[in-house]
Amino acid sequence: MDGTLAPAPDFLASVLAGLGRAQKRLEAKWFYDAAGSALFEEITQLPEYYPTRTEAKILRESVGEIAARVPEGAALVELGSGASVKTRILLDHLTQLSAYLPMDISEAFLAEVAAGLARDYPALDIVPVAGDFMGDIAPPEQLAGVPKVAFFPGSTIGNLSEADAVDLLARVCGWDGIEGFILGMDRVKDAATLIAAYDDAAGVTARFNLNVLARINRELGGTFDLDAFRHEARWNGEAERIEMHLVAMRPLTARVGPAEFIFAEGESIHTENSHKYTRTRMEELAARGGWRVETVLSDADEMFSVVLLAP
Ligand code: AVJ
Repeated sequence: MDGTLAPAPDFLASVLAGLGRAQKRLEAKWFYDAAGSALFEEITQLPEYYPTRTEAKILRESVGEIAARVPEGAALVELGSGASVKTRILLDHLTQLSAYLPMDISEAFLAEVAAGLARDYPALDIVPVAGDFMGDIAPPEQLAGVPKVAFFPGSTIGNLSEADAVDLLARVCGWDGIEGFILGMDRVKDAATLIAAYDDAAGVTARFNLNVLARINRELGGTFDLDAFRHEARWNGEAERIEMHLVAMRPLTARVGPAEFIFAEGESIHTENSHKYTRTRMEELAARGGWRVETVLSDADEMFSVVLLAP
């Protein structure tokens, strides 16, 4: 581990625990180092990857309906990396907002976002909140009494297990002043469309998936041979989710820090779940998290939905 950047604090522990399981696992959040974030940006532009552009279109076309549900003087609280095109659609049209709170793990990213937004939206109070939205993150005390609307786009909620998704929804529902939740959710659809979205012809998603092994090599002194693994996207119909795996193409051994991991030919590391939702499942999940589905905004083909929740 010489000459490398200091790894994210929990990275090593998480990798060792995940690779030690019978079905080897890596948490999806480790995809997003600088290289992985750039690759994800590239994914959002791919012809096969419909979620980003479909969600942006829904937001653009329904922004009036969304605005009607946001109270005067409200703060918009975005979970995960903000200041994307989608954020700006809301900030441009929800003229009643008093504040925007981007929440993100990366303080450097937040500082950059906050500076850009302060320039472009001088009337808005920009309040960055650093932390993991899966942890105990909440809007700061200084905004006590201010009505709040949460925004969690991209169907990122689909990365979470059902228990974690319910936990997140319940925690947000418990925030001071919370009056609504604008939640992006990807829809169940035919397997071919879903698999193409996660296994694109240009191979960008494959590079995104393999990058997590490159990151382990770089930050944790791992010895993964990247050429020995191939990307695979599977539709798990029973669990209604896309799974991404990295499949060993030959028997091999990889070392990470103190541990050695043995792979049989064809054995995989499960690197991501991306849950897709039917209307019924959306309502069940919302209810379990303490919310009521007020409106489901969708594109004509029901590829994707922006769900408006009320506490
Ligand atoms: C950022 C979690 C919404 O699940 O579609 C894209 C990540 N993975 N292609 C998704 C992802 C592979 C993406 N989310």
